[in-house]
Amino acid sequence: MKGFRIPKSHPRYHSLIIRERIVDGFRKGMVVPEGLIAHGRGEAFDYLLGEKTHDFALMSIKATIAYVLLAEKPIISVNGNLAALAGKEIVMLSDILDIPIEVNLFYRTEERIKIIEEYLKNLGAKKVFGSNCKKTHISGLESPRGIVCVDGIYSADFVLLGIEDGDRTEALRRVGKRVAVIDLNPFSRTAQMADITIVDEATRALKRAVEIAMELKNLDENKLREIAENYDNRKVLSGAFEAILNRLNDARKRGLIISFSRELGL
Ligand code: PTJ
Repeated sequence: MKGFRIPKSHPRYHSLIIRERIVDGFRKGMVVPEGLIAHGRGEAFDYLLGEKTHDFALMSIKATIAYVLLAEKPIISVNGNLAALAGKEIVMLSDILDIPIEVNLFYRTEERIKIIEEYLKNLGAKKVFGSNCKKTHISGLESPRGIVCVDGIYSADFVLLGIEDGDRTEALRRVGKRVAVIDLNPFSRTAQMADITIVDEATRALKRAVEIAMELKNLDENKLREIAENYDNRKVLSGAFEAILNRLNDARKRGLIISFSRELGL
């Protein structure tokens, strides 16, 4: 809420600060109302995952950076939520890895594309594909959300995206691109369809991505290939499910789960 200060002592201070960021993005016209709902879903999964970056997420962030450095034409695809939450980190990542950004929206309007493009440019982004590019369509994605820039996502071989619905990942993979996604929900179609799934909160994940990009940037190609080839997305997704199960088992140990299953018809 405008004018309200979240006390630093609040046990969930960081989560509330991130929530304010998405609301601020909504006020600026970057985030759609549906994006606020999507954020709530993310928060619920983050709570279940313990609101921290797990080792399995670090593995996928590392693999993502290795793949970006090995790719011929990598790109970061940004929507309203991602721009509002982690615009600064995205611009830093784009700068360190020397890769472009494309604004690609599910609820596409030219006005929002321009607002987000300007926002990223004001943060220092050097190459943003947005309103003024030559456009085409990704086949299998209904208009207008399949609209992409010819020299951007359309011709990219590797796409990093986040906080998305499943269709786009599926369609991008169908046209032969490798796709890395940031998604807190390991059940989602996006998470299941991606080549690399970063199961972590986007703001935290992209902060770590910036650090890891600085570390891996000067690594030789063989080392990068080793990281990429040893990566196993099924293991990562399994790790995410296990982390949720562990939280539930912990609740059982603390006596929070009592066996009423028969009474409840379970
Ligand atoms: O800006 P637009 O027009 O492109 O619209 C963007 C939204 C987010 C509205 C659109 O892509 C959408 O409806 O997404 P979904 O289908 O709700 O999927 C969002 C996924 O991201 C869900 O699986 C959430 O759990 C997850 N998620 C939400 N917030 C975060 C997140 N994952 C990581 N970090 C978050 N902060």
